[in-house]
Amino acid sequence: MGAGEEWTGGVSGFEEMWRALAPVGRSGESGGYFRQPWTAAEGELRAWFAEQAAARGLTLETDGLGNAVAWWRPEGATGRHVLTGSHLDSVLDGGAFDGPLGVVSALAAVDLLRDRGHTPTRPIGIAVFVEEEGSRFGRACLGSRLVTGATTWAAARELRDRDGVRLDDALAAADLGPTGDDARWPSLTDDAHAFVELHVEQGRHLVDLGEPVGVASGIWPHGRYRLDVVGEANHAGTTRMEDRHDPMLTYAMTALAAAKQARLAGQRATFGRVEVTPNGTNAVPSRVTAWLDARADSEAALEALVADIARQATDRAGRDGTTLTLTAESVSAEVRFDPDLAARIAAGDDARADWPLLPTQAGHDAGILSAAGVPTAMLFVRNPTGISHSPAEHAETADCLAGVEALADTLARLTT
Ligand code: HGY
Ligand code: MN
Ligand code: MN
Repeated sequence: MGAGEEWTGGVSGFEEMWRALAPVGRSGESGGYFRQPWTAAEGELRAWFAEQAAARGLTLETDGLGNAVAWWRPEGATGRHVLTGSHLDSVLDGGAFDGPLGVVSALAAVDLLRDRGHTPTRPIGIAVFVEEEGSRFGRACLGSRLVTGATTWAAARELRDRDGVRLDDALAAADLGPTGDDARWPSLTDDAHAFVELHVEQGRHLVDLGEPVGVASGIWPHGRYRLDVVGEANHAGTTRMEDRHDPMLTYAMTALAAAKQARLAGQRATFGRVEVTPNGTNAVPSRVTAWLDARADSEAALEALVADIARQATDRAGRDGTTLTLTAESVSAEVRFDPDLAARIAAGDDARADWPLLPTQAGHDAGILSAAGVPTAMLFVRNPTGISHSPAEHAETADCLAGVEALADTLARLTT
């Protein structure tokens, strides 16, 4: 197929894959997805990916965490590989597109390249990284962090999910688990020529620009911080208001202060998860644990934002007679994607390619591979409402197919 010709062959392939994934891990109530790692739903997704690889004659390589790469290595494809792909896990009650769009598009892009008669000069690997969202064990991009050595297995194996299940045990229950003391996969990054991740846009830049596809320039630094506030359990009726040490008040004021601080500074602060002990209606709680997700346009701004929130929380704890600790659980440094690669994709040698460059506030495995020294780029596909991490997340099929073409063009350029 030459430039300008209509691609129709891949439409049914893309839609068929999309239809196959649609019911997996879907909630009957909200229509959203619960695809937490090492659960039955995620196991089904991993099996689906293995079937897709086999159907295409791709060689599947997996590790003890459930990370997987399906390799297209035709004769003559030698040297450093080009990786694409994304993740299949979701946030709690998430959308269909965040993650799976990158995996399905990568498979469809390989189909399209084959239809075009392209024979890559380098191996192309379609990667699926586990626990990208950190929805179960709290660490963002846990799979890609472990394979690149950004996090150690010794530290990770101590993690527990919200039911107290250790990572080790969750892996064993899924018939997985690294052999030995290491979860690294060195060849994945050491032998990489480039990584290109396609993702649904989690914002409205492309809607405002009237473009179906964009290219990422970088990722804001961001982090997850656990706020533990300890007070004194007491009776909701008989304890005078002035006699209380109520951790809920310290938390509530901190949430308000964080939102205000972030708004004033043009940054982001979110409390999306709270646990109250003992969580009874007629008792002042003894403890509130809440998780702050903070993001800013520079590392200095992120540090300043978190320090400001911590200062205001500590002041309030002093007034409430509670004690407070703030612990960083998962911090991701600023990422600037390879500018040459981004420029080549955005203004490629193909008439179709003229994609805008966009920054993003969302984290991705691409950021982890970039930090590990792999020349990395991301393609974004327009999301009509910009909503993400929600059942309402959406992308039109025509835009998804434009994304597949952009990814295929990019992979072709990198393997010619
Ligand atoms: O939380 C994030 O930024 C991402 O969507 N994993
Ligand atoms: Mn996400
Ligand atoms: Mn994602």
